[in-house]
Amino acid sequence: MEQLLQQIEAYKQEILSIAPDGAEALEAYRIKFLGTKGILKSLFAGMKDTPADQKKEFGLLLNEIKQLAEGRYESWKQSLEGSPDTGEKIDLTLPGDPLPLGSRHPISLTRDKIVHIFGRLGFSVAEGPEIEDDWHNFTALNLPENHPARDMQDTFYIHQHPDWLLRTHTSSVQARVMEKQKPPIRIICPGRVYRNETISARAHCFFHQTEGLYVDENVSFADLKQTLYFFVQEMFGKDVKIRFRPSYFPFTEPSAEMDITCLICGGSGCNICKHTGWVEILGSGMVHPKMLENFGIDPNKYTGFAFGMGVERICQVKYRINDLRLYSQNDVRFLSQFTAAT
Ligand code: 2NL
Repeated sequence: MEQLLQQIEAYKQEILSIAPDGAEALEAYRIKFLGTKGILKSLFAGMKDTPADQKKEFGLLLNEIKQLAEGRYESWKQSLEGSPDTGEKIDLTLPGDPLPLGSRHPISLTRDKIVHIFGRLGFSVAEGPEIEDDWHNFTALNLPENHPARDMQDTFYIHQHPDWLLRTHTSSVQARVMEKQKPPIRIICPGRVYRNETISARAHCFFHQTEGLYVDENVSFADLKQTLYFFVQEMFGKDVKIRFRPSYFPFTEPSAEMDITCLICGGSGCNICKHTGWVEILGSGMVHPKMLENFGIDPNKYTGFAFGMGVERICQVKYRINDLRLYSQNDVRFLSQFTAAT
């Protein structure tokens, strides 16, 4: 009996020390210990020869080694075969779950498209500060001390500094460029501007402009017209017509506002164009000679044209957005509709 117990202990150690490294070794292990002619079977067969008073102890010992041998077998089998087969087949050709990507803001898309179109005509981007001084935002641009645009009602002033304000247009950037650079100047200035307006569907306290400036010898109104005509055709399509209406801006003379044929009704009249067939998209003009003088540019030698447009307005006409507040509410249902400014 003592010998038998030693034998069982030796099998136990053997089971614990074996680590089958493949299906064949595992099968050999199974046959040796668990098979119909295996070690466990013969040990259990020996039960009948065991004296009655030792049967219980012997039986417990055999069950212990049986559980050990079977447990080891199952876990080796699983680690060799991978996870247990649930009957579910994995289709490795299925595409993966798409990563949810954000979309670009319609104002950014529209601004980039405007900048790109003028870029192709040789305009380079100029940027400047959103907190400006009075000189660059007003005085240099021919807006006199008593001009209504300077009113506290319209402009955000910085309390801590009597000379500082939030720029009301991006013309201040052009002023900064003309201060430093002499002609030829050909720049496009995109940026955020601020006005003290009550927020509604048609007005907001901040919005975006893109202004352009071209100063060189022999720049004419015909150049202005052709440049803006090219822009409109690239932005809105080849069928769009343009129309100029005389207007007034303190920094240009003569000045003109430009309309395009209404894209919604094609010019026949609808409520978007107030039944005129035309929608206004920008203001423009020949740079006022006094402005050139302000920056030490000789108006007898150089002329220039300039224009300014609201990015929200261009975006509105292109995508038919009827409420300015949508641009700053960050509603994903609105924002996710814009993929490319085509
Ligand atoms: C509009 C009209 C305009 C300009 C902006 C400009 C700037 C300089 C010199 C001359 Cl430094 N002009 N800018 C000229 C005409 C019109 O903007 O409706 N903007 C939204």
